[in-house]
Amino acid sequence: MKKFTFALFLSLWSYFSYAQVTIYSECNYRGKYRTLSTKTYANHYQFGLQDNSISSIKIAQGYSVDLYQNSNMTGRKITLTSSDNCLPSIINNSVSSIVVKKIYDDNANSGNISIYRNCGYRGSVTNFPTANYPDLRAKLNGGTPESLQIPNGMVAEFYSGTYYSGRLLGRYTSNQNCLTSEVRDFAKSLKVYKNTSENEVKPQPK
Ligand SMILES: [Ca+2]
Repeated sequence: MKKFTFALFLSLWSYFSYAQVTIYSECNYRGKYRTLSTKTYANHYQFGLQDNSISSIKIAQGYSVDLYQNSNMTGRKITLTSSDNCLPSIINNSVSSIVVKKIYDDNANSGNISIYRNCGYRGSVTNFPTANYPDLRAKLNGGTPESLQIPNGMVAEFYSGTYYSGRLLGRYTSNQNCLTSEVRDFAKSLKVYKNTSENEVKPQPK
């Protein structure tokens, strides 16, 4: 009983806190399992399940997982970015090494937009809560904004001058894997706000 309670606690804990990626020895998220973090597992000793035994995998939003047939990231490879309740036969029961990567931050509930220094949600990241940022380059430590993650209902506006002067280079309400070269090269200030009905651009009545 104690063991069961502890196991339940552990699985809830891992589900709510650390459930980035979980591998299972059986389809439908059953059997033996291990929770993985963002790193390279070059052989089955490192990921902690029997070799050639993985059959299903849970992947949290924002993570990418490379599964390899052989150890040291060799042999057949598949890349997954969402959960799979029974791996395809080309890789099922044959995984021997794994690479877990974070592809973007899941900020859907945090109220922040995230700006990355490189396209593809890579490079260092800075989070921007709802506010005006008169000197974007200073906030990025001199770096340039290259990709952008925006939770639902938020807006990001980039201007060519500091203090929202110059031109509006772009207004975004969804993720941008690679911002336009104009934004990347010239954005100097930023407004981040909630997309309330007052902010919506309404067509002029005739
Ligand atoms: Ca193998």
